[in-house]
Amino acid sequence: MRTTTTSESLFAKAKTLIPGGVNSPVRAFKAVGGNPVFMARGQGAYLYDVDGNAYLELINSWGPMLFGHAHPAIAEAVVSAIQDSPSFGAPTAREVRMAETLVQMVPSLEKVRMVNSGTEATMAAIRVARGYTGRDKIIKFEGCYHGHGDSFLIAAGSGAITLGVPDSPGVTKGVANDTLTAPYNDLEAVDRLVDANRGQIAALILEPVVGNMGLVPPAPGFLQGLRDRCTAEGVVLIFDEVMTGFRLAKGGAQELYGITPDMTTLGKIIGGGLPVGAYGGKAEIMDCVAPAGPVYQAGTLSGNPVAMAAGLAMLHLIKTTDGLYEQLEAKGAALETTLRASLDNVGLPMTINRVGSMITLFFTTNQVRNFTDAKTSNLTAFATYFQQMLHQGIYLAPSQYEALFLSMALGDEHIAKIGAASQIAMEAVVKAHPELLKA
Ligand code: KE4
Repeated sequence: MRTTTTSESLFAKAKTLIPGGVNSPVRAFKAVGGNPVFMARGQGAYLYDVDGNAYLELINSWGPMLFGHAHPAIAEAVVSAIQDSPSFGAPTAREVRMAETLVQMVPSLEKVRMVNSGTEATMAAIRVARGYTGRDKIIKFEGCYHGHGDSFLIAAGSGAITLGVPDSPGVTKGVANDTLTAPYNDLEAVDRLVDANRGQIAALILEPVVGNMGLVPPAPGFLQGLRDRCTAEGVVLIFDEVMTGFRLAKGGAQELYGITPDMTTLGKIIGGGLPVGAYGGKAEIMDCVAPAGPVYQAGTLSGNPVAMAAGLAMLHLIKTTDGLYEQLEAKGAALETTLRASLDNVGLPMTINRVGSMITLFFTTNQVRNFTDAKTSNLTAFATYFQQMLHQGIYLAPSQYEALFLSMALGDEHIAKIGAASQIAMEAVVKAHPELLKA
């Protein structure tokens, strides 16, 4: 019998000290009910909670743990670097190596600046785009999440839609007025925004493959259509690859789909699990950034030597693992097949979207091509499924509006275990929600 008494007492204490008891909202299990489990350690494909329960996991820290938990090469790099003091606040050789590696791997990068999170990267990228173009407005897509910067908390995805506050209080009307939104995969809506705001749009930012409304791939021609429009209008095209960078290909989604943006934002995998973000792009644009140019951006721990060591170790693993993306694709396909089988066996025609090692099972029979489609999902059915899987030791993202992330530590035997658990969970879903069978 799985006990969670230590997690429960920790959560009770945490709520007296930390808003909602967590340091990031989606972790609080608000959308799925019950209390979050507090994790003590990870190893390979497993997490272990403070009560000693083991979980086969498909979050992988929301993407970073591409090779699973506690990979020795990353641990060794961190232990070695920290012996020389964790931080100097001065330039180091590792930052140059990191920049050189990123420019070599990511097609759009001619110059790059290190920061400490994906949020910092996206906030800086749109400031630079505004400084470079002299324009104020940006276009984003409903359901895309680009971190918690004010300009992005308009029709935001991820934790914002999980909690039902896609437009956050605290974001001023002035800021909101400069953020234009369109449905994902809708080029005509983009044309209408461009026509109505000609010469005022600094940047268009998107997740080239969306993870933050659940997994939504770009429709054929969508990315090329955005590339053509941005080129024609002098709008800076920003691919937010915080999730997709190094996960979908060595060069991210821009390599996978063959579309080169003007700027790219990165995070997650780039830090090997430590706090790292980056933004970069054309040298002409990046040379606007202080101290080379007038657009200010700074950070005490940017390019931190220990974080750089972890990130460089991760990127080395990526560069030296033969057939990495073919293996991730095979794992993703195998997981999709077993999840599909668990749906078919109980007669639930739900939708599964997947690109490579990112996947979402939506509790809707509709195709999911944008935020409106994603919101047709049955959230109570999802919550039932989530809890059933958790009870069987399978740790999924605690929200319908998130992608799952596979790691290289996930083997065939693990995928079979997930499939068997999913079968039992689906039977419980059908029992609790028989109306789904008529859907
Ligand atoms: P961070 O500031 O959380 O490092 O990155 C923000 C961000 C930017 N862009 C994209 C495409 C992202 O997915 C994210 C963060 N992703 C969420 C997961 N949906 C982080 C999890 C959380 O908020 O706790």
